[in-house]
Amino acid sequence: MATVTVSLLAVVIAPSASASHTGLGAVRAFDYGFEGVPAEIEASHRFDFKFANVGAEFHEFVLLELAPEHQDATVEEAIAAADSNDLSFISGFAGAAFAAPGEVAKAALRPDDVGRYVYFCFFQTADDVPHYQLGMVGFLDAT
Ligand SMILES: [Cu+2]
Repeated sequence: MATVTVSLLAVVIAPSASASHTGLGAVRAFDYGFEGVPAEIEASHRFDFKFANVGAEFHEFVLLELAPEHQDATVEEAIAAADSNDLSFISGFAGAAFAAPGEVAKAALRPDDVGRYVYFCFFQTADDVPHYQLGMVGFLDAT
């Protein structure tokens, strides 16, 4: 929890820091996972962050609100919902980030509601395997 506090603080202190500097407050995407994703962000507030792609493939971070009946979903259920394009799994879009390999992008999230959100990278490998199946999926709470 201390790490999350430091990361959020860094974003608040240096919202306009150079995009070429990753530093604290950055979410990092690699082949295949995310680092630095806060466990909680504030609902109804804009969360600005830098999205650093340190991998060799394109990556994105797409944040979606879980539908009320799926608030307790597991990673396996999230993957299954994405695989089957089950839109009933989600109830809203809360922002996205994208970066090419080696790039750092500025991005923002804005969860409108208190609750649990799921994030995915939907890019695919050269063998057509979605990155979310390889570890680029997770949850965060808007409080
Ligand atoms: Cu990816």
